[in-house]
Amino acid sequence: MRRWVGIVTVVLFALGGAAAASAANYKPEYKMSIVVGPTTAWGQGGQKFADLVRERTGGKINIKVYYSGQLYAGKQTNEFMLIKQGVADFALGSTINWSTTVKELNLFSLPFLIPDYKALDAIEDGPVGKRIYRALEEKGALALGWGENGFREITNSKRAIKKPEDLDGLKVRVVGSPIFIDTFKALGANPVSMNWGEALTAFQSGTVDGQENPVTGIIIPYKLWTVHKYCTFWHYVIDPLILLASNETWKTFDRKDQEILRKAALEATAWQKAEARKGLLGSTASIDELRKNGMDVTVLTADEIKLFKAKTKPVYDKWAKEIGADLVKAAEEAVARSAAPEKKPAPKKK
Ligand code: X2X
Repeated sequence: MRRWVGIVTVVLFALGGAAAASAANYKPEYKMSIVVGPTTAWGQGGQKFADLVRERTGGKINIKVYYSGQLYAGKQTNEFMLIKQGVADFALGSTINWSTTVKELNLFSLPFLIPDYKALDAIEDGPVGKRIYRALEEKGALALGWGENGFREITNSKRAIKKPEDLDGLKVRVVGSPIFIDTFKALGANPVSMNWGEALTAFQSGTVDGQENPVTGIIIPYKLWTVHKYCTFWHYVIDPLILLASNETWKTFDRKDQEILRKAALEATAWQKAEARKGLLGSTASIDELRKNGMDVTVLTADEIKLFKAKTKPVYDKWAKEIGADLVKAAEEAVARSAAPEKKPAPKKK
């Protein structure tokens, strides 16, 4: 009996000591990188995560959100490196910005692969999503939840885009990720890559004609109607966000705190994703808002979209190889399954 008490005491002492040691190692501030500003649901999702974590750890984990790309020097496509190196402890970021480091993330930028939210959810919540998480982990970051920027629609100051030819020679700002250059070249446009912050200045001065970004995610919060009259809904790619923790930082947290962080991430990203879909899913509120602000909005039909899809097919085929043919095939199957009519259970015999 005495011996057991002794062992238990030693174990408790060791555990207590470990907890105290790890708490003492906690940093006074953890940094979270966000490419956009605080008026977006994207920015607010990051803040929500930070608030939940601060509250639930009694202030022990204090996350400060750095908006508008304040943490990266240079290109926004470097954001993943910040996480890998532990310069940023967390990021709520776009798969596009990280796709130059983690090639599997280009999956979401394959033109016209994912037609609707159902298809996207099937990909994220199924085996493909798990493989994406694994690819991130191998590159140095732990994925904690899926958020959303949204379907990237195209806006410009020159003309309504209704058919591929309307893109001819149009100078379109894209993110510095090569698949976007390929896609817009295939469509006959003249793509230029730049950071989001620089793009805003370029729209104002009119040095570029157009851009592509989600409606509730970016177009509305940044009031892009002040620079672009035309907007075309073509759903050519969707841009998921992922909440990431640096592997370097993650391993310094004790188990209990890791659990708190995981839960808070799932709650914050679920909230953020729902915000991103507001006014778009089963509603025309966001289109109405664009029109109310003077935009000329075109919503392409499925047949009209086919013409754009045909023109970008070579880009799809080239990048499917880069991404990994089997991952792309698994995603295509998830999309097809999500479109199949749900099987009704056979009626019970009386
Ligand atoms: O730069 C963009 O277009 C943005 C804000 O959507 C991303 O970070 C991918």
